[in-house]
Amino acid sequence: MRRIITHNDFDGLVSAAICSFALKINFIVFTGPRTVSEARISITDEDVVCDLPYPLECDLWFDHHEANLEELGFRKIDPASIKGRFDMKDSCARVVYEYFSEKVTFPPHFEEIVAESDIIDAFKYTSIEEWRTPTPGKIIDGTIKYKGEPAELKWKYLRNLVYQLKDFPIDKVAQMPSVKKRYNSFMQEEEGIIEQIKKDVVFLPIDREKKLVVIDSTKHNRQPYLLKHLAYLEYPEAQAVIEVKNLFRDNTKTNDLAFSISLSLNLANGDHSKDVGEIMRELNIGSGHPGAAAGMVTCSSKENMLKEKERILEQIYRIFMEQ
Ligand SMILES: [Mn+2]
Repeated sequence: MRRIITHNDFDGLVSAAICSFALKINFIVFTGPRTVSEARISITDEDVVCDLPYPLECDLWFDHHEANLEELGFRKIDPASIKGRFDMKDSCARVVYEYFSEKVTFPPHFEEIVAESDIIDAFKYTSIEEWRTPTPGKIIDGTIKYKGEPAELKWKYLRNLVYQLKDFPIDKVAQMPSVKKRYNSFMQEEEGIIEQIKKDVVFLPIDREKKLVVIDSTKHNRQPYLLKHLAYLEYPEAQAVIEVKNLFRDNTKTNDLAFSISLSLNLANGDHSKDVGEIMRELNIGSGHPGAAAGMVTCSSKENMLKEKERILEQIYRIFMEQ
């Protein structure tokens, strides 16, 4: 049985809807990138894989993540030998749509969901207001992010959503009662996250103007679920937000630290010289783009971890202010 294996996010669902239409496949499986890269899911040479790392084998592979292309290099796999398409577009949906547009004629409503996927997946908003304004795509995206239900129900919802996105324009899907109800539940869930962020936010003592929001999740013993951009609702004048948390392995907290930093949407017009990717490279702890970057520091003990956390945060702040 031929299947579509896709990422369990908005871009993955739109990619699946396009593939489902073009290839007439209705068997859809949702998963995350780590499950594929750790080969914890079986994928066969008949399967179509979207918006995920290249598995051990598959029939068609579609993706747009630069890191997944690099990974092929490490594995000595020639991208040209893989059926499907890799292209560094804003969304995988765009890659899939362009690939199949050469072969099939799509109903006009597909153009719209692909455009939304470009914006949502690449976080292409020019202001906090624009990001917070609900569009049909963002409403559907919220219902996909919703966590408050057992996995089976979630898979069922996602599967139905793919069929609806295939058959109906996105604004019709966003108005469906099941979608609206779920979006309201997500909004409540998001309130909880905002409250949690408020409790976890700290500012460095040297940061008197509160330019750099630090979300310190290191006190939590369970893996926190965070959408760090939500910090801007509370601190709209901040220039960047950093999240620092412990790494978890097999659901167990380790002493190792993960940092992720992104620039405020207020700086989205590009009229500045900030480059957070450069900070990670300068500290030699990670990599990234000017607008978003991540890094990791291994620590030998809890005391060492607490010391490293202060030290790295302070260095990040100093470099950031010098940029
Ligand atoms: Mn994507």
